[in-house]
Amino acid sequence: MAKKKEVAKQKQKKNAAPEKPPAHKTAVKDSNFKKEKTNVAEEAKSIKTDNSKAYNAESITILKGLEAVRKRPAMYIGDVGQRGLHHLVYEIVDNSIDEALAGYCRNILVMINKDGSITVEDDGRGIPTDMHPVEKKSALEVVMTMLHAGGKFDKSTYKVSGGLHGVGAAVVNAVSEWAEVYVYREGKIFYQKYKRGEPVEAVKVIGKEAKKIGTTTNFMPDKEIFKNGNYKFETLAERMRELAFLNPEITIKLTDKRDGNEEAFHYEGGIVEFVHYIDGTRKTLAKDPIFVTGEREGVAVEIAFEYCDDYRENLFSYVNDINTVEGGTHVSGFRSALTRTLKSYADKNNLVKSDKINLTGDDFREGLTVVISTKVPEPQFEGQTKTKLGNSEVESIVQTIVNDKLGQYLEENPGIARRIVERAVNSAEAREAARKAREIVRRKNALESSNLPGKLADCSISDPEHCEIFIVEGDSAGGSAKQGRDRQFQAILPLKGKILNVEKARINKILENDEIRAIVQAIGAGIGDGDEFDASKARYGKVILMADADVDGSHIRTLLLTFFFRYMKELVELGKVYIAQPPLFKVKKGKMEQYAYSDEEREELVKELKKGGDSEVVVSRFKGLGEMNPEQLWETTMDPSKRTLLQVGIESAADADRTFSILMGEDVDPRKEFIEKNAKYVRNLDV
Ligand code: 0RA
Repeated sequence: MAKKKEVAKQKQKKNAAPEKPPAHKTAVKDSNFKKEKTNVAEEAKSIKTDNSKAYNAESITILKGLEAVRKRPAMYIGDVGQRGLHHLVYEIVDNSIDEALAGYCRNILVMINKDGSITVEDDGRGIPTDMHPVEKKSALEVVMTMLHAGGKFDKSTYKVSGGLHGVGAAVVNAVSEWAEVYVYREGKIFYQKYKRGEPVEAVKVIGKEAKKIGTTTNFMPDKEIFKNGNYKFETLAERMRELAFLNPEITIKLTDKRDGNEEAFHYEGGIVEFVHYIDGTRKTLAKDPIFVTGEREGVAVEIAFEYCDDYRENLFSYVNDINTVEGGTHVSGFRSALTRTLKSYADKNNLVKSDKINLTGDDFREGLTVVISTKVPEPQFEGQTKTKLGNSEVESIVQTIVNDKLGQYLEENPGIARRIVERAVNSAEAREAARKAREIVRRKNALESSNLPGKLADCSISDPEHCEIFIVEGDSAGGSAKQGRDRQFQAILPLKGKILNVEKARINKILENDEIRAIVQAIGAGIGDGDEFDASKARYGKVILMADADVDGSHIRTLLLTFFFRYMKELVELGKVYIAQPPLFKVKKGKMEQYAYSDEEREELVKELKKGGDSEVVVSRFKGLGEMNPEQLWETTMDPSKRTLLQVGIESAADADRTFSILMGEDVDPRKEFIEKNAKYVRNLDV
């Protein structure tokens, strides 16, 4: 769920840009969103006027197609930012995956080359190169240059590319400065090269390779379309890992020629291993996930799930390897079958002792981690982002398979079955306690003269769009912030020390925590997942976390981010949560004072001032927010015309979820490992 707008950061001084933020944060200069523009109209013209070739009717159709793609690339690949750029690789890899689903391909190699181009190599049958009976040219050329071509060659039942954008190689080709394809078939090497989607010459045989078979595609994203053509290893790795979990028969190797980084993905255990991976360090109720599989009416269903010592549901669903973020009939089929089967098992075996307890679907979903992978021959995708499965028949197919197989599993594993039901009973009791806790919060609010927490210094205007709240670590920094702010639109909420780790607590405990209650009351939009939180009620358009640039501050930030991610997720998804960036150093020369936000910036400033001749340069380090007086805090960190904020975003649900459980969980080792691995993104680790 990468919801990120990549935005150029402009700073008032000609200081260096900040270091690269962590994956889930992107530097933003508020209200200064740089729109990505492409010069495609120009490009389309040059295609049209290139009359070096005689056009027949078909080539004109093809050019029209290419022109359409280059004119509105976003329509075909989603966007022309980082997301669309990486999507190009997925489109090409999806074709190889289709070949794997058909049973002919086992190894896929993805390479980020030194020049920034991408190579995708597979050991499938090779794209057919013989004459296309209708188009009267090599099938390879048809696949690479015609939109929606390829269907008639396709012999696999399920197609990955039938899903999201489903545009395939021709679109990637159209938005590439150049591309080339090598096909290894029948002991020969076939080759064709393209420029902006147009073949440079006909398909030709360039050599012999007696043993090798497969397809190799090499393409260079067009810089006229993708302003930032820089591939991220980790982004590609996430999707390759996911594909490898979903297709245990294949091995995907990802290589980055720019720095030698390399990772191979192959998981014999498929989605069972995927569930293990997602749960990472969480403690689980049984050793292995429950695995349910079956096929009916051509629909293949695989589900792996387990319960862990967590309080939320973590569900990831796929149709033909496409992540159905919005769910759909496969998900609802699973949920209803899970509740029905477990409830009837509990009833039959008399496992619920008190008649005050009524188990609901929610109780069986608490602490559940599940991966649902279905293969559907003709999927119908619906919803805002076309990631919701609509096929109604799939609901009852999944239901039947889960009812059957899970029922059988429970009979064969009575110990685990009993523990699952006990866990659900526990959840039902907690649900009742939470209801009471909410009631108390509500009643307390009603009794207080104002619904706002006592220590909140609110702003005077009330239009949320123009208001912001700073959540500030510590009373002394809170005091400076209150004096330094613009009280018209900036509210300050100081927090005492660390808030509760919500990763390890149920909702009723969370609601009892004073600091969290203050945040909830100040924001005024409720708390929880689903209907209990309503972002449209938020009293502020920006929620800005302001903590020290040291280890403690970073811990407090993580605790707060975890809270927002788990209980006010919509705010994060809407891009309303920010992290303030206080400076690290003050550089002083005579009467002049400037601030530096990183080591590099400091060095640059010092160098510049030295150039002025005077050798007396004074650098002081800010240890904490409390060291700055109100004016300094305003000038460096709070003034919208000068400050820099990091906007918090979410790259991928599965990954964010895993990251938070690693960061906030009980195990120390994985946390250490994570911090070491990501240390280069951590700006001011003051240890
Ligand atoms: C259709 C038919 C055949 C191969 C492919 C598609 C194919 C396409 C791609 C795209 C990337 N890698 C691929 N590998 C295979 C084979 C037809 C035949 O040999 O009978």
